[in-house]
Amino acid sequence: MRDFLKRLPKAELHLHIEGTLEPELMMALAERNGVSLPYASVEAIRAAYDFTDLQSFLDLYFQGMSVLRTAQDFEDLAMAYFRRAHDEGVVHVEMHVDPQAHLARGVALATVMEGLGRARRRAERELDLSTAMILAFLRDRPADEALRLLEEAAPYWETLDAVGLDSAELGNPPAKFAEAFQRARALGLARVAHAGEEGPPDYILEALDTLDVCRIDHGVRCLEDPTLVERLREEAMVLTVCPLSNLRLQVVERMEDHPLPRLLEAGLTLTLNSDDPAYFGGGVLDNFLACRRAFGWSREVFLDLAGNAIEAAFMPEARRTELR
Ligand code: ES4
Ligand code: ZN
Repeated sequence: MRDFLKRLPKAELHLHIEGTLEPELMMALAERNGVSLPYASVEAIRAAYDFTDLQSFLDLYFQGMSVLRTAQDFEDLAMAYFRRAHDEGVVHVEMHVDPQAHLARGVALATVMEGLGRARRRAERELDLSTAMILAFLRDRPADEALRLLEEAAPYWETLDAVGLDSAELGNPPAKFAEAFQRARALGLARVAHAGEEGPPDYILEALDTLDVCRIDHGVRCLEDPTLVERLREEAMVLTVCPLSNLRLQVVERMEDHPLPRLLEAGLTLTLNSDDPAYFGGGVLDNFLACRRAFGWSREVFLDLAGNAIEAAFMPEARRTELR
């Protein structure tokens, strides 16, 4: 089964590129850039990854990315991840990027975008790995900041596929970003939003109604609202589910308790993703394997889920045909 799952061509639709920063690279970049970290070793970094909720993770996630200073750092970060993903049988990666987190520490948007852009071109050439980029708005920051970021990103609009909405969900409902998402839509960009990870099903509904999203990131709490489930099923709305993330952030207590089997039973269109692989215990393949262990799914189920991701990916039709 492991061999089958590894060979299965997988598209990753929910990934934060800053969440691919492995402790080894974090230490190396801290050294290279003279950034001090509150850890003495790679082991100490790993030992700190004991999360109780989304916020406890976000605190370390924002601290970890402080070592990223130059375009070369962003290129190295993304290239290292693309290589690992390629080794797991991933053929397409859509990465969220959090520019506001970098701008806030004095790292220019150009630095981030040039570095990631170089890595994307190399991935295509060296690994035959296609990529997409999702400009994410930090939902715990003001809405006008998101709008300004989108305008500042004008030189990179051509390289963007979508806008997204991430960071602390509770208390930051989607509607706050309606204007920024409307502008993104006018620019021809697709739209995704984290909703129903820690937040209530109402946030999923709000993302559909006020942000006109093409996919919901996480969405696992939709089961608390049967009317919403019915709507998601009818619209064949894609949920990008991240099982190991949900486990590590204590959205679920045990993998066996994860709502995935019930979401599947409800007829929803699901994909399996890694979210922040360096922090949550593995990449896409590990997420597939965790589901196999917990739910005993057959090859057919995994074929379906991997197929859903290819169909829902932001990629040219010619590439989709190639991967089908
Ligand atoms: C995130 Cl797991 C998760 N949820 C919301 N925002 C995020 N940013 C990075 N990982
Ligand atoms: Zn996420």
